[in-house]
Amino acid sequence: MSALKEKLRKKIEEWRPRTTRLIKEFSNVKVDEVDIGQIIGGARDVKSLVTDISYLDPFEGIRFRGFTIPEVMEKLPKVSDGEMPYVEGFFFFLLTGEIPSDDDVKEVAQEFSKRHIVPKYVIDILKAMPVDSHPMVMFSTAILSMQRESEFVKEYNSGELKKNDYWIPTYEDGLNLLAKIPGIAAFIYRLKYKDAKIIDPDPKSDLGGNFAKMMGINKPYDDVARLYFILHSDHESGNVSAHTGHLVASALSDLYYSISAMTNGLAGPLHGLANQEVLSWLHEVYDKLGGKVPTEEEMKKFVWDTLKSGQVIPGFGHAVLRKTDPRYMAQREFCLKHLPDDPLFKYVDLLFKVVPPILLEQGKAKNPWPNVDAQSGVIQWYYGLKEYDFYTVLFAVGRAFGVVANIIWDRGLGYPLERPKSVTTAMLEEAAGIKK
Ligand code: HAX
Repeated sequence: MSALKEKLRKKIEEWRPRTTRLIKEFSNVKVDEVDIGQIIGGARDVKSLVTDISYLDPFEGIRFRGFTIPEVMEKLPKVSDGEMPYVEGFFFFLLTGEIPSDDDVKEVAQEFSKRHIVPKYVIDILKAMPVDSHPMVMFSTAILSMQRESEFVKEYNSGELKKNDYWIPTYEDGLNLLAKIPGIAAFIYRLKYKDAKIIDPDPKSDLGGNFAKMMGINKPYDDVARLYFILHSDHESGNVSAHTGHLVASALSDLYYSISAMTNGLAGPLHGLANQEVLSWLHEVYDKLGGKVPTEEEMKKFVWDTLKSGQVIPGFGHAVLRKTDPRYMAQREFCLKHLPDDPLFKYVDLLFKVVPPILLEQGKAKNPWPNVDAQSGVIQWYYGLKEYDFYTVLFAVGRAFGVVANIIWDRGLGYPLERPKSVTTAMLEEAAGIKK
């Protein structure tokens, strides 16, 4: 057993009695109440999920295993010739809650390297897909097609797998899948946009470095990849992608089904696709103004025109956050350091100034501040990744690290099938005292 797996086994076994005790002795303790607004309004803020991997405070933003983004960036081991932590070390940290040593990072890197080869049938499937397939469809299909590799399914079907050990083959599926998805993403990119000129992986490189190489983008894109995958990994478990992954896994569907489903949830414009929407929206102004940086007045007019046409301002607002997303700020810092004079970054920065007061004036959005998606596309664009319908695939690679870590723990703690209860409109009317 690898050191990480052994550590995880110990942690899960130590943690399990806490969950068991809560269920056995305190099941009836009330944690929340639900009102009609929440029932019709997408279960917003209803406390009904549990995860110990990240927590999203509305005013502070995300904490991964108790640490803010700047703390994570400071504490985790970094690549010697870069500024960002290893994704491998970050995954170790998400799984265990411990800051990894250099040896821990090395071990995860070796595990990924051992498992990185993408089956040929996945390549054939991707090549056979229509040329206008969205990259998210290709990514999700590639993941789903590998379901036949699932160790969980093999062991479950053997009839000998005990419930407390479900996490073990899930862990194997998780590592097998995470090791392959950067290569699958890069393959889709090169196939679709670079005349199918595929670049071989460099298994000796770390995950971020290898990804940059396979994409064919020079330094510091390796650091951009590390930053991007870390920032997008987890945002507690109620967001559409994380929740979908958890929900599908709760039926004991394996990780291939769950992560493919997670990807499909991320592909909506109100969720991960917003980063693509931000860029296409910004390019409308860019093209209209011939690349000139707009004045504040011109930008305000563009924002109001978008709102008046009934559309949302992509990259702004959030279902939980009530302040500027710290993932936005981490990327903004990166931009201020590496691309302060980029015209598109200037657009994004101008939006940071003009959009919140407009959304406040409009009076609908509960959170007028920018979210992660407002800032991420501009970095990709700057480093030459101009095909913005690919951006959500990058988000999905990152998100998979968080959701896999969560599902391994779901299995370790034996979380059951998810099954909230529905009511009818008539029942709600009755609860509201509406007389017919
Ligand atoms: N522009 C215009 N209107 C907005 C808005 C925005 N950016 N954000 C919210 N609103 C509107 C909503 O559409 C809603 O209007 P209606 O009452 O007419 O339906 C109203 O304000 C109240 O919405 P809310 O309670 O503030 O927000 P929700 O929790 O319902 O939705 C969203 C949160 C993120 C979906 C929303 O803010 C939005 O559509 N933002 C733009 C799309 C976006 O950036 N999505 C990415 C979010 C981060 C993420 O998940 N990344 O993956």
